[in-house]
Amino acid sequence: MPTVLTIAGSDPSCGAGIQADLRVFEKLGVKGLSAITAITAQSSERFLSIYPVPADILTQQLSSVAEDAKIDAIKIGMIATAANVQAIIWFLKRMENVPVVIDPVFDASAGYPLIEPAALPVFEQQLLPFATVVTPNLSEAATLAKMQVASIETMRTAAKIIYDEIRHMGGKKIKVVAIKGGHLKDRSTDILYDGKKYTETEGEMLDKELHGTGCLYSSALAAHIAQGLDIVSAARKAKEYVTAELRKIK
Ligand code: PXL
Repeated sequence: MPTVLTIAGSDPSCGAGIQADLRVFEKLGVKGLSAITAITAQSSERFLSIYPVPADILTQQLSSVAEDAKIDAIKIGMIATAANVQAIIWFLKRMENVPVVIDPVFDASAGYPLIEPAALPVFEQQLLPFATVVTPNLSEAATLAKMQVASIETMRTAAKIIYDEIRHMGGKKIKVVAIKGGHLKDRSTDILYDGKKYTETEGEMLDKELHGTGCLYSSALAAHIAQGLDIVSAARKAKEYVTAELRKIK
């Protein structure tokens, strides 16, 4: 059975974060491993607080999971601090041949910031070059590409800017930038850019906000990559998975 590691925050409501990621791994038939970057306190409705895990404790979690199993894919979600971004970079340098899905997690759906301001440049300039796939939503894409992103056209432009920027910063692994269009006004289309061409993955418009959909998507994507699917097929299946989960709670 392929093994997928999630490096993310803990969500006691289990809608997002480590808890959601492990549930996805179980459902999709991959073995899950986890390293916790921060403990959050939140309900499905409101966000209370974040307690970041000290960097040496994160480092020890990462060292220990690597002892136990061969890791076939890594998913990275909420990180919270610059020190923890550095701890993850240290680890990824040892994981050169493992595909890495980075889900930029900047704010909770409830509007609460999930990364300290000092960590953002470290995340962008030092961590993103280790990504195989990056999966921002519209507002995270806007932050990364430094432009407004609210339409298919601007998603395309931003995906190329982010891709080129990662290459420019020395990123060797980057294969796809996938901008999630779940918050578009009139459709739910994701834009994938692989350095040459664009692929659109079409979803169903569902008028339902579920906190943690980004976590479900990036985890499903990492699971399908670990199972050997190419990235575009894995992204299609991940979108189908999230849509099916959203439909269940409608
Ligand atoms: O959905 C973003 C997210 C990711 N990770 C953790 C979270 C949240 C949102 O609340 O709590 C741990």
